[in-house]
Amino acid sequence: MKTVITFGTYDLFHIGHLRILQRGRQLGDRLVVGISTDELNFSKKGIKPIFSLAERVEIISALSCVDEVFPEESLELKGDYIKAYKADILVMGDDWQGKFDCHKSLCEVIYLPRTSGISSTLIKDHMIKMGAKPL
Ligand code: C2G
Repeated sequence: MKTVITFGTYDLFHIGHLRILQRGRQLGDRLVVGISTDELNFSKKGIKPIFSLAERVEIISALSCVDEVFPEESLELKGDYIKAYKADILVMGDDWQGKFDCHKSLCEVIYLPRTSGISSTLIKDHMIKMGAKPL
């Protein structure tokens, strides 16, 4: 049984999120997903996600390619999460290229190409241009 672990915020869930989760799952038998807490996202990006952690957990948990989810409280705990979930492979998008190579002693670390032309930020910017008021 090969376990794959991956991490993300997955705010305004979109096709780039779906594809990396599906590709991650294809690399093993079980996919575990760490979902950034609202506080971690604020510390990384200086903004709160549009969708709450509870909503993002509900969306990701409903996907057939996902076997288990948990809240990611801190970037520094990645090694602990890899050990706790006995992950064989850590998968991240290539916007994180090289950033988690320090975990190569714990598991294989694979960076997959991002889906081009889409991001939560682009969706937010587009909605604001269309006249949506920030929440
Ligand atoms: N992603 C992708 N293609 C896109 C957008 C995102 O493949 N067009 C991938 C990212 O590379 C990442 C995952 O989808 O692997 C989740 O993206 P985000 O929600 O933006 O995650 P992020 O806020 O970068 O959090 O510990 C790491 C962090 O929790 C990652």
